[in-house]
Order: sequence, then structure tokens, then C-alpha cells
Amino acid sequence: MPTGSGLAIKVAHSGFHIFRPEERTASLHTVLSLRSATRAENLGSAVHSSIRAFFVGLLLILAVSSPAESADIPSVRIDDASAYFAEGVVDVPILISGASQADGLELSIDYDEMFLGYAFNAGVSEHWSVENVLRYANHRVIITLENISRGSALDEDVVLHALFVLKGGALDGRDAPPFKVDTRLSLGTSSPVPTTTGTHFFLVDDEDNREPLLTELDSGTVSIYYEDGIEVGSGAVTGVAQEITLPLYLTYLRNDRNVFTVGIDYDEMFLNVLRVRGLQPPLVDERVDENLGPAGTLRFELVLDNGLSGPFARLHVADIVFQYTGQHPPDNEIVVKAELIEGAPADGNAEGGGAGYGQTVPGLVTLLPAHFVRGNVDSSARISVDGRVNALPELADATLILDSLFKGGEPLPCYDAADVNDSGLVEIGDAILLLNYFFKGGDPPAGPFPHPGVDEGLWDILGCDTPVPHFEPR
Ligand SMILES: [Ca+2]
Ligand SMILES: [Ca+2]
Ligand SMILES: [Ca+2]
Repeated sequence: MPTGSGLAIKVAHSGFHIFRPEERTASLHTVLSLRSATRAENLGSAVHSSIRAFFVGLLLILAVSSPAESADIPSVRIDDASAYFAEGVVDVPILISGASQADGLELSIDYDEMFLGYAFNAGVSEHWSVENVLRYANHRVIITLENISRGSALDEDVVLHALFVLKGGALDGRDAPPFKVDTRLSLGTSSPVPTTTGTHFFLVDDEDNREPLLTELDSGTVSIYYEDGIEVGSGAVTGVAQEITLPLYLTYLRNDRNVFTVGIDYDEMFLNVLRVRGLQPPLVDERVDENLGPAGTLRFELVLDNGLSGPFARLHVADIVFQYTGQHPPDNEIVVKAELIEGAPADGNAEGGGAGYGQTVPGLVTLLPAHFVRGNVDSSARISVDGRVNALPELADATLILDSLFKGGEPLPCYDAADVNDSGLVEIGDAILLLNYFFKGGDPPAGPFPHPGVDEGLWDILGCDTPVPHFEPR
């Protein structure tokens, strides 16, 4: 595979220097190459090598500088929360980011009065204080906060805990309770109340007028549980082999158990279990012993920490790490089922043993269209220590574009990624853009960049045979 140093070495073995002969830095390589090049190879190779020599010169001349940082739009997010029906109050954290310059925040939260009633708030931030709370018609609360330490830059800060009373009797009269009810908490609805325009950060001028700031909103959900059960998290994955992790959530509404046996069922054509990683706490140990059953099944025991025996709702107890084979499933969907089983995993084989109990919500892994990072021509990816996938382009990607243009090399793994300027064609300008970005602080590649995404905008014929490994939990 070509690398940055490979690029320089190849140039040293090149033939003529017919491109930009006045270019001084490249001429050093030309001298070297004239010494070593005892036979003139075909002209195409010479042109290719010379153009490479030009780019090596470019690399050496260009000063390294970092691209400018983009300004973020301040945002408000309601965290999802879970509760079981008998619990009195559910705590809903509200988070903000990128808002250090705002004078205040007006939060307008709409809720379903059949399931929830607004109780009170608990401020936790040392940077923001609650100025005013207005309840509106039992389904909306409007909370105004003041920024008391402007300029403090925080990535994401819990600014407030909103506490809602659960109306447990809401399901009275139904034949059988559902496993759970998801009830929405909505931010930013335009409001008929004259004093408010919804959820937004604002600046205050000399005459005490509020000037709203553009604010990104991310509403949340309260899930209320009415039965025991186990849920597997879902996600979406690009169609190449990679590790994916699905969370496991446990709900138990009695208080007489702290050991749970879990059975997992998956399709071994698409997934292999690598390990089950316990979360500690709430488990006593991160280590989970897996008992493999017939192909595509396994069982394990989860032991909760002392004192934790229920009731609890949607407790994140473990993560199941799978190796996805990269095979494309029919209907673009892989199902992972979990089940709660009476007794220990060793009591029987994975088919028999104890009876199942509680509800199950399977995890669904859907297949994403080809995601790529513009400029990362071979869709290479490295896993960093914190487990994140880094799929940014590297110098080797510029080399791949040049090789493909001037050397007629192998077909490129992802042509959309090689079309760095998204012109619909792979041309020399794409390599130039990438090199300028690396070494001169030039414009970054067109989107999707730096995060993986799909080719948007005008249709082109390029396509991407090898997407980047990418998994989105959902
Ligand atoms: Ca790459
Ligand atoms: Ca292009
Ligand atoms: Ca395109």
C-alpha cells in the first residue's frame, strides 16, 4: 500500500522531470532520479513520476497550518429518561452546549398530561440559575434561566433536572398493561403565550429586550415501564466487516432478585459474539461468563451489585460486542433477540432449561447505504484508544488518486471519496485540494467530512464499493 514515504522513494526512481522544470525542490529529486534512471521507461510513467515530483515539491514548500474551527450553534437537549409506573417522580436531565455567550435561556417543554405532571426543577449548574418558572395549562412548563458566568466554555453541561410526577393510574381500565409507554417531552414549540417564543438562548440589550439566538433543539422521551423485560439496543451499520456493540437493558419491577439469566439469539451468518461486557456498577463484575449454546445462541448470568434487587427500569447492565461479517442480510435487517430465563445458565442447554419470563424487545441492526469520508479513498479506518473509529483521509489517499490518474492502478475502493471536491469526476484537482488541505490549511474536502456520510447533491456515476466501517447506535 502506498504511503507518504513510498511516494518520495518512487519519485527518486523516476525518469524525466518535464513538469514545472523550474520547480527547485522537485529538481533535487530529478537529479537523484537521473542518476538512478539508467533506462527511460515509457512516457506515461515519466509524466506520472514528474507530476508526483511536483507534488513532493509542493509538500515541502507548503507551510503547515491548521484549518479554522467552525462556530457551533448553541443547543438544548432533553435526555431520555426511564421510570417504572409505581415510582413517584422521574428525573429528566436537560443539557446545553455551545452557549457560553448567551445571557439567558428560555426553555419551553410540552408534556403529555395523561402520563406526566410537572413537579419542580433542581438546578445543578454553577453557571446557570433559574430565574422564572411558568406553568401553562397542565401540559407546558416554561423555565427561564440566567447565565451567571458568561464566557465559561463547556462542551456539554447539565443545566437543570426537570422532575415530573408519574401518573401511575393512567392505564386504569385497560385489559393488560403494555410493556412500556413512551411519552414525548417536546422542546421549542411556538407558544401562544405572549411572553415566550419557545425554546431558545437569548441576549439582553441595554433596554432589557431579549434578542433570541438561533438554537438547536433535541427533544426527549420518558419511557414508563409496566412489566419486567429485557431490551437489546438497535443500530445501523455500513456493509463491511466490523465490530459492533449493542447495549442490553433490564427492567424488573419486583424486589426479590439480583441474579438474572439472559439468553441471546442471533443469526450467525451475519454476527459472531466476541464478548459480553458487564457494566460495573450496576453489576458486581465487568466480567461475564458466556455459555455458548447451539450456533447463534448463548447464555450468561448477570449478578447485580449488593443491595440492587429491584425495582428498576431500563437499567443498562451489559454490552454485547459482535463481529459483523459484512454479509448483506435480506431486507437489510439483522435481528438480535434477548430473553430472561429462570435458573442458572448451566441448568440446561441453551434450548431447554428454565422457562422464560418478562417481555423482550429485540435489537434491530439495519444496513446503511455506503457511507464514506470524502478524501479517504481506501475507506481505511483506525480504532482509537477510546474505541472511536477514525476514518480521516491521509497522505496515502492523495497518492491513490494520483496513481489512479497517471499510473492506471487498481480500481479505487471508493470513487465518491476520491472525488474530493464533489465535482462528479476524479481529477487532478481532487488530489491538489487534499494536499492543500493537509499542508496549507486550505479548504477541507466537500462533505461528508470529517464524519462519514453519503454522497448528497447532484447525481453522479461514481459510487463507493468499499464504505468505511461505521456504526450508529439508535
Ligand atoms: Ca485512507
Ligand atoms: Ca472531482
Ligand atoms: Ca457526488
